[in-house]
Amino acid sequence: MKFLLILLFVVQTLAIVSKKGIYARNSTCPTTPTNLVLTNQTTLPDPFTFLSGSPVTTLSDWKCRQDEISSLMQTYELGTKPPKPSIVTAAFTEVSASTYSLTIGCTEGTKTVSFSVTITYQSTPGPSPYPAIIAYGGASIPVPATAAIITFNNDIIAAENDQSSRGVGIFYDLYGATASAGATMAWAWGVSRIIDALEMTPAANIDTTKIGVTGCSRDGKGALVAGAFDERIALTIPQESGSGGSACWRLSDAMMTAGQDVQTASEIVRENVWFSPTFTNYSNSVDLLPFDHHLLAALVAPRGLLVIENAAYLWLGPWSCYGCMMSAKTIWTAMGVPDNMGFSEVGNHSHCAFPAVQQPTLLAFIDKFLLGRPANTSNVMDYDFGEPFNATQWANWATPTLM
Ligand SMILES: *[C@@H]1O[C@H](CO)[C@@H](O)[C@H](O)[C@H]1NC(C)=O
Ligand SMILES: *[C@@H]1O[C@H](CO)[C@@H](O)[C@H](O)[C@H]1NC(C)=O
Ligand SMILES: *[C@@H]1O[C@H](CO)[C@@H](O)[C@H](O)[C@H]1NC(C)=O
Ligand SMILES: *[C@@H]1O[C@H](CO)[C@@H](O)[C@H](O)[C@H]1NC(C)=O
Ligand SMILES: *[C@@H]1O[C@H](CO)[C@@H](O)[C@H](O)[C@H]1NC(C)=O
Ligand SMILES: CC(=O)N[C@H]1CO[C@H](CO)[C@@H](O)[C@@H]1O
Repeated sequence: MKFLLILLFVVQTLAIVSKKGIYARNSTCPTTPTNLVLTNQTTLPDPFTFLSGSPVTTLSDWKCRQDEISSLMQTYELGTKPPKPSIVTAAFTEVSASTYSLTIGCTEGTKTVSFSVTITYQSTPGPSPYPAIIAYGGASIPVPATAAIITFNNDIIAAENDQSSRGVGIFYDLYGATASAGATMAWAWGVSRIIDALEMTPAANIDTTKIGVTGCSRDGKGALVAGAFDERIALTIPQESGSGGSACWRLSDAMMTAGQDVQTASEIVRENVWFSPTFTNYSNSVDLLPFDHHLLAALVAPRGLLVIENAAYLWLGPWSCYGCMMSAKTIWTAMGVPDNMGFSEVGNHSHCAFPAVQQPTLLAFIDKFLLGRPANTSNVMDYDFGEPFNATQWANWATPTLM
């Protein structure tokens, strides 16, 4: 009897330990604490430690940690990305010899909305089905002729003129004007629906395992969020996304404290509606956020990410972007695929004018992730801004080898 009681005790203890995720992490993720008390953390949060304090040591732990990060970012910054609507429809029609229109209908309950994107098949067709790049507002990077370009007018999904744009756009017609998603998350939902529609439309002849997404400036912020929240995107290319994109809130605040005229969270929430209304509450206290944008990038791993930045504009936070993405790179390194992530920040060109010097890097990433050709994407870390980033000070974690 005594023996049985002891055995029961041991079994119970094991069950409790297992619930905490110390054992059996493979099957269940550690529970994210509820009623989270946010603590002041002035440095970038450690990617490899769960909120519960337990370490990320395996690839399946990392998958759990990505779920945790995704949930935190939706709660505190971006708002909720709704799942695929109950009904999605797709209509594919010819506009001219090389241009087609794809009209996507989404129904949830009694409401139906629709929007259209333009698919341009370029002059030199490669093997079909074709890879494609979804370009917010049209591509401002050169796209090889063998890939199709899908032009996405994201403002139809969620408007972004100023504060009066809150809740305006077909996303909010479907989910309600008080839906928590800010514009970047609403657009990401739109990108996912484009991919749903492509999957349903064999006539479009697009290889949905070879989809890239890009956009510049505010649309670059959007492209990064889209890549982070849809695993079907093979290559994410945010261009000059700056603060709210590849920059980290904490690092941009540090630049401002140092007297540099950089966009910060406290400015961005007054300028536009790119983020959830909840984020406004943290815009003057970004140290309370249990994440920063290195962890937004982390949601893209191990898929392809090429971050294109411009050192010529202080407003974009060139040092912040570099430090943030250097810190994010540790995640691809931990997963054993460091070459899948690159950062290229050069100066001497206008905002969103893609310079020739970045072209070989861009083409290498497109070759590798969209065209399925061998390409060298290793050691892409170009930095023209000069100001060094002290990882010991800002990103003081050890990078594990996740297997
Ligand atoms: C652990 O996860 C991996 C990857 O998902 C899977 O292949 C493996 O079968 C899992 N093992 C157990 C014991 O669940
Ligand atoms: C902002 O914080 C206040 C005080 O905690 C809370 O009442 C309010 O709901 C928050 N606003 C949003 C949009 O989350
Ligand atoms: C966090 O701590 C730092 C350093 O002590 C302080 O300057 C900052 O105001 C604190 N932030 C918050 C949100 O409490
Ligand atoms: C790949 O590119 C990197 C960076 O430009 C260079 O250091 C490396 O030698 C190249 N590797 C090969 C195999 O060409
Ligand atoms: C980097 O930061 C660490 C920790 O704050 C500090 O000890 C070290 O001196 C810094 N290194 C440089 C080169 O400033
Ligand atoms: C030739 C030239 O204009 N070089 C500049 C390029 O941009 C970097 C960073 O923005 C400057 O430091 C160089 O002087």
